Amino acid sequence: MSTRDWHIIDSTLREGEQFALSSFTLADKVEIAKALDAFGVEYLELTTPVASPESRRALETVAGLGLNAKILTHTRANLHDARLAADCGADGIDILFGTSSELRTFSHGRGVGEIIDESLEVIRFVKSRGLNVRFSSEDTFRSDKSDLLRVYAAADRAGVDRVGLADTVGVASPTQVRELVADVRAVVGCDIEFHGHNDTGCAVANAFEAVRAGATHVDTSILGIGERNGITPLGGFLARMFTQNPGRLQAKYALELLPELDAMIARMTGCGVPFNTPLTGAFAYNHKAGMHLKAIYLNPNSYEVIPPEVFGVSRTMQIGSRLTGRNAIAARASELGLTLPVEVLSSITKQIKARADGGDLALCEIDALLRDAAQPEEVLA
Ligand code: HCA
Ligand code: CU
Repeated sequence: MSTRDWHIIDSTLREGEQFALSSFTLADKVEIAKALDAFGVEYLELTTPVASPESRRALETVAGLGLNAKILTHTRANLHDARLAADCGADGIDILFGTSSELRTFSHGRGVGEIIDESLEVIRFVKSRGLNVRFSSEDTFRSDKSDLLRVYAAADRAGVDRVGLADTVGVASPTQVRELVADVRAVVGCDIEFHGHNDTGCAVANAFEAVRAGATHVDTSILGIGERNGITPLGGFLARMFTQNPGRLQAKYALELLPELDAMIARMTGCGVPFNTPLTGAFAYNHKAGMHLKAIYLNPNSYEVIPPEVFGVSRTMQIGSRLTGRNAIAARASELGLTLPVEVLSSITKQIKARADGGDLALCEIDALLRDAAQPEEVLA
């Protein structure tokens, strides 16, 4: 693991705006920015002010909120865009240039020498304004490695704060990310940012490997929203990192606010929190099979890698299914203050399993079975 510390650049307000169902109002953007700041992310990345009048107002407004998070905006590598971004009050500017042959041929048509010349002019301008500057190569993982290293080394010599590797089409594997970040680490002294799309489901794993190989900044968005099926989700990435160093995460971020962040974006986009979202998905802490239920009652650590309360969520015990077990039913009886002999608990469990073949039993149905079986004096007590 790299000894350098890592930071989050949350791009809900830039990459996240590119999600199919996003159309944030100015008020939404202010709410998102404040919520992410309260959570403790170090940087917020906003859409370029060139995109639309509202985008410009949003950048000026968010930059004027006086948040702890540094406000970055994303622009093409040209002086006009960079000047406008600086005038809007951003703390830093993230510029990007496509370096893959696909993008060089079909997007901007420049050669590597021209990419370097144009980028360096913008980097120097941003630095002359005293702002933070990042150079990223779009579609990094389909770019020729020697071209890439040449461009990154030139940006580093020009004094860029960070170079960025962008897995624009989500094609990179964790191993490729680890190797390329290490190669870039060998030619630059500046910080390294990783931006990964999730087209092949590797966005969290790739971000994790990037950090292990020496990346210092990871792009995330709330719920992972972004172009197509999005990028590294904030929650999923933090879940991954928590398993490495819980203390560091708890010291740095208000982790218990994650459910509010996810719910906020679920509401604003109307897409809900997907059921399989790490930590905050509706069933992320639901336990169902009898063996799991039994072990969880004894020690939650047996089937939970992260304590739910750390991230402000709670567990549910689904004890009314055909997969339930006697220990779960016994635990419910003691929650109700009932003491039942093992044979009775076994027989009630059997009944529940048989009835649950026709669909799960509700808790009140299980409770009724347990109460009926209890001694009359216990029921009265
Ligand atoms: C895009 C570009 C980008 C940029 C990433 C970065 C990508 O959506 O057009 O600035 O590092 O995925 O390449 O999001
Ligand atoms: Cu992207």
